[in-house]
Amino acid sequence: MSSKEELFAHLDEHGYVVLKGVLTVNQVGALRERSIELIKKERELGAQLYLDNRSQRVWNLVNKGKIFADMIQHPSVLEFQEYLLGNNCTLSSFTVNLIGPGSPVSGLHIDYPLSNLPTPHPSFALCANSVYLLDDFSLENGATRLIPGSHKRGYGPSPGEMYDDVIQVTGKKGDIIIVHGHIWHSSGENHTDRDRVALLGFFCRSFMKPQQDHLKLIATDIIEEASPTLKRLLGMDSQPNLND
Ligand SMILES: O=C(O)CCC(=O)C(=O)O
Repeated sequence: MSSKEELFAHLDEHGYVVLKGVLTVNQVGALRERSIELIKKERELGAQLYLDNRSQRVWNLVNKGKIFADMIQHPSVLEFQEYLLGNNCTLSSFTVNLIGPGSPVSGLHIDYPLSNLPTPHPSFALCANSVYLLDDFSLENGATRLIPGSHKRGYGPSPGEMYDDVIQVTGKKGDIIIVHGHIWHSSGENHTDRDRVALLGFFCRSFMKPQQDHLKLIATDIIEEASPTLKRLLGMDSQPNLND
């Protein structure tokens, strides 16, 4: 069992850390069941498919179940995100990422909005992800690929180029992988006949424009009844001022 300091040190040095056994069996079961329900429903409605139409994302999860609104406030996730992004960090997006059977490897990248920024990127994190494993992540089913330490390079990978220092981060369902947003990473190829399901809780610094406009996308009653922490994550404490 690693100490908190060791986990922070691993994250600083390598750009990722696996938090083991964060979610209970019941939480994993309920999150996976609701995720699959949404996957099926949205597929019928013309959802966002990608990677040869074998993979799918479900966006805007805080609007799609209290279980997701609770989960994005998980103290272990917030502790590591706040360590990287400051105590006032906000949610950029919260999605299901289903990597389906036969899904090819996706291209190494750095996260939104880094690839649109001039280089060198700052040495502090602008954004970071939290991968909630709802299935075991294995070499066979497309465990997240990344290049350890690449978050320190200050620029992103060249599209289409092959790199030989890529590893895959395996783990058990219920683990959460914290991933520095500047690290070069992607999902892997799924050679199995089963889905690889994960949630991506993606955060950014409070001065940034998040990937999704939560205050417009989420139902008013959910926002009004949200805890102070969730309100902050949705951006209520970091709006531009309205002085006239
Ligand atoms: O699901 C994964 O393994 C990685 C997802 C990813 O790279 C992304 O959404 O930016």
